[in-house]
Amino acid sequence: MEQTLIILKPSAINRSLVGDVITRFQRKGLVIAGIKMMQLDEAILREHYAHLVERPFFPTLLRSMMATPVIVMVLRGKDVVAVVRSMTGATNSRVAAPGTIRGDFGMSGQENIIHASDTPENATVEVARFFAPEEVFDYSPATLSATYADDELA
Ligand code: IDP
Ligand code: MG
Repeated sequence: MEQTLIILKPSAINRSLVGDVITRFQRKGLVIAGIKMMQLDEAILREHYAHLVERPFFPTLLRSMMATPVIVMVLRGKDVVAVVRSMTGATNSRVAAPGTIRGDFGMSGQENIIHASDTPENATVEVARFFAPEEVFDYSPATLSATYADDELA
């Protein structure tokens, strides 16, 4: 099944939203395939946010992403990249729809609680950026057969 990379950003850590965010993913039926805390540095952020390095806000983005350790997660599920992006909401939390993570938990464009991979191709690259292969677990939780129809699991 498909995987996606989530970062619980320093805004989630500083505002004690870790449990609330993870609970949403679990209630949705997504499987936690990997999870750990780590301190990001400039090198990994320049790689991760390569599409933004020339933007004027990049220095503040760097500082904000290094302000505390973050929690990185691999979530697994059917069409999980698109499912999680729709749960995440628009980049600017003030614009993000109510019911989304950013829409419900944030007020900032930059301090927007989580990162979520935007395409399956980028998800594969991002999972490998933050996790060693042995840190991502291939297992079937007992809930799986109640979460999907048989033909969806095939
Ligand atoms: P995304 O996180 O919704 O995929 P991206 O455009 O990939 O949005 O931007 C990555 C991150 O950079 C955003 O989540 C946000 O933290 C920050 N960012 C993006 N655009 C702006 C901006 O215009 N001002 C300040 N921060 C921004
Ligand atoms: Mg993005």
